[in-house]
Amino acid sequence: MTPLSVPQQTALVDRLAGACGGAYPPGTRRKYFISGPQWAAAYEGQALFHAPTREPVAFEDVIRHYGEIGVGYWTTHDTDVIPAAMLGKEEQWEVVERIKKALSEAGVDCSMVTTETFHHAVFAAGPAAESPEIREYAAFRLRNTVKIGHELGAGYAVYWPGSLGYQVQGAIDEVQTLRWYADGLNAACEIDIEIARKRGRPTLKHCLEAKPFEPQAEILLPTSDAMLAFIASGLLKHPEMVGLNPEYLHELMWGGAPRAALARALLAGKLWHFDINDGYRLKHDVDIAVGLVNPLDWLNVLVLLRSYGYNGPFNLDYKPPRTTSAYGVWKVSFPTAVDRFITLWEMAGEVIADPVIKEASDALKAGAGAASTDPEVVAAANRELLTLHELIGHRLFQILVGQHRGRLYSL
Ligand code: GLT
Ligand code: MN
Ligand code: MN
Repeated sequence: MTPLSVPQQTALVDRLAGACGGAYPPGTRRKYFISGPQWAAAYEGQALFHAPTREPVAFEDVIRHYGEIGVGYWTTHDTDVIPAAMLGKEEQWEVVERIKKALSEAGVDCSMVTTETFHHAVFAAGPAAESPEIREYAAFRLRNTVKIGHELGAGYAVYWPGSLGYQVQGAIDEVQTLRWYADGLNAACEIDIEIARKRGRPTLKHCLEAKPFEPQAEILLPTSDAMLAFIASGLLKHPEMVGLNPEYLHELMWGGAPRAALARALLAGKLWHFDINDGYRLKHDVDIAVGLVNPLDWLNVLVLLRSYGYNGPFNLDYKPPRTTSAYGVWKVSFPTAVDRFITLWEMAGEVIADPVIKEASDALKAGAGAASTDPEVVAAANRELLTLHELIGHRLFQILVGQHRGRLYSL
C-alpha cells in the first residue's frame, strides 16, 4: 500500500467503518436508555505517563455529537462543565443555561450528575478528610450538584469515592472516615428531599460506584458489596435513597465476576445505574469499550439484566484510546460501542428465547426425581442431566458467533 496523507486517512476510516456495516440508525439507538458521559467524550488521552493526544472539546460539541449519533442521554461531573472557582456562584447558573440550550438543541436529556471529589487539590486526602472545613466544602459540592441535577432534569446522582482511602498505613481512622463520608451523603439526600418537594419532582436516585484500586493505594469502599454493607450500616439517614452504580470493569479489576456482583445488587434491590465498558482482570482501570475484551461474558451479563427486568441507564463509561483521533471519537469510538451494546442486548433476547437453552435449563430445574437422600443415588440419578451445563456454554458460544442462525464453517 502507498503511504496515506491525513485527508486520505480520514477517507479510509470512513470507508472501512462503512464496510463494517451493521450500524444502527440514530433513531434505533435512541430507543435504549444509553447515556454518554461528558468526561468520556472529552477525555484527551492523558494519564500519569501519557501526554494528551486530543484537543480539549466544549460541552456543546459533545452534546451535539451524542445527539447526532443517537445517544439520547448525557451525564457529567460538576467540574467537567463548570470550573471549580465558579461553583455555587451566580456564573454557574449561566453555564447551566448554556447546557440546557445545548441539550434541547440536540434532543438529549441529562440523566445523571456526579460530583468530582478526586481531582482538585482540596481532595488530596479525600472528601471525608479529618479537617472539618474540607468536609464542609465536600458537602457544599454534593449539595450544589444535587441542585444542578434538578435544574437539568436528571434522575440520578453518582458518587465515586476513589479518593476515600489512604496511601500510608495507619494514617487515618477508617471507622471515623466512613462516618464522615456518610455525613456527606446525608447532606446530599436532605437537600434533595427539600428541592424535590419544592419543585414537585421525585428525589434523585443516589448511586455509589466502587473501584478496587486507584487513585488511593487502599480504598475504604472498594467493591459494590462493600457499598451494600455501607448502605445497610445504619450510618445513612435515608438508605432507601442510596443504591449502586456498579461499573463492569471495576468488578472485574478485583477478580470478581461482574455478573455475580450485579446479581447481588439486584437481590438487594440496589442495581439502579450501570457503567458499561470492558477490560482485564487484576489490571488498572483501562476503560475499554464494551464487548472488545469479554463479549461472551457481556452477553451473559445482559441475559441476567434482561431476565430480571433491569430498566436503569447504561452509561458509556469508556475512554476512547489515545490512538483514536478527535474525528475517530465520533466516527468510531462511540457509535461502535453503542452498536455492540445493542447487538449484545438483542442477542441476550435470543438466548432467553433459545429452545435448546430453555429445554436444558428447564430439565436441570426439574431434576432426576430420585426419591432418595443417599448422595450416591442422587448423584448417579443426575449424572447425565448435569452435562447440560457445558452444552449451555457451547450454545451460548454458538449464539455469540451466529451459528444458531445457520452460520457454518465447512472444512
Ligand atoms: C472516573 C471514574 C469513573 C467514574 C466517574 C464518575 S469518574 O472517571 O474512573 O469510573 O464513573 O465519578
Ligand atoms: Mn465508572
Ligand atoms: Mn473505570
